[in-house]
Amino acid sequence: MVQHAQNAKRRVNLVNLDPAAEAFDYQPAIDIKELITLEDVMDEMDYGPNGGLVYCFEFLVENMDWFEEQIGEYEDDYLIIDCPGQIELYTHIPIMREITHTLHRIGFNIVGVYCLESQFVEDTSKYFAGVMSATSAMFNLEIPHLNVMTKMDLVSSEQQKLMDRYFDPDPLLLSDEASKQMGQRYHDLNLALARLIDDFSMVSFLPLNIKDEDSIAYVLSHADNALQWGEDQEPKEPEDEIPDIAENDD
Ligand SMILES: Nc1nc2c(ncn2[C@@H]2O[C@H](COP(=O)(O)OP(=O)(O)OP(=O)(O)O)[C@@H](O)[C@H]2O)c(=O)[nH]1
Ligand SMILES: [Mg+2]
Repeated sequence: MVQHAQNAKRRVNLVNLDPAAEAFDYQPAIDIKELITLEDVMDEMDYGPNGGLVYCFEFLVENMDWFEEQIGEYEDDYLIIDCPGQIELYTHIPIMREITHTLHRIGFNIVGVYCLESQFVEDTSKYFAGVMSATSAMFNLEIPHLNVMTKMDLVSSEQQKLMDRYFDPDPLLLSDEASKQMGQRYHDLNLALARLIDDFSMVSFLPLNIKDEDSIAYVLSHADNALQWGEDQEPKEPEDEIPDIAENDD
């Protein structure tokens, strides 16, 4: 995304909010690890990884002035804030809400981008599980929200054809499929879920293949639209058509 922005003569800055992140392909402009690291917390407090992560974020919230000071330097910029993958941070505790409220207060527009790995979606029941966790994060955060199916470069052209049904889902087809996998007694629940997905396009997924520039542009255009971001700051429409990323197997 950073590379793509550079190619398009746009500036995008990275913010790392993952206190366990080890290596970066692009150096973040702001890094939570300068404030606290998961490794130190686990060593010093004798916590496991999950408790340690929650501790790191409680510490961040207590030191919000550090974050505000750092992020204040980028108030006119486009920031990608990489957050840890543990779902508890978005669903069980109000920490991410505090962070998004702070960003709003300072004047940032925000879009939450929920990344679900294509490799996780082996079948329709896993896809439903992904939809439900994405939805629970969306309800909890109450900010504009996008779902992205990542790592599509690892999906073969054949699998890609099968996955297309998750990008423009047909509720009846999906619920029938899920019921075949899960047993008939889940049919009504599956149908209700499939209708939810159909009724609210916000719970559908945008495919992202990082090896395909059109695919990156497609996802970025949806984020721009949710943020109402543009060179001229005029409202823009996102790109409608999902790019054909299956042909790009190189
Ligand atoms: N092929 C491919 N590999 C990727 C992509 N994104 C990340 N990876 C690799 O997948 C592995 C795991 O990275 P991520 O999925 O970013 O996960 P993480 O940041 O380690 O973990 P969490 O943030 O805690 O979820 C690393 O080896 C990455 O290099 C992608 O789009 N395509
Ligand atoms: Mg990560």
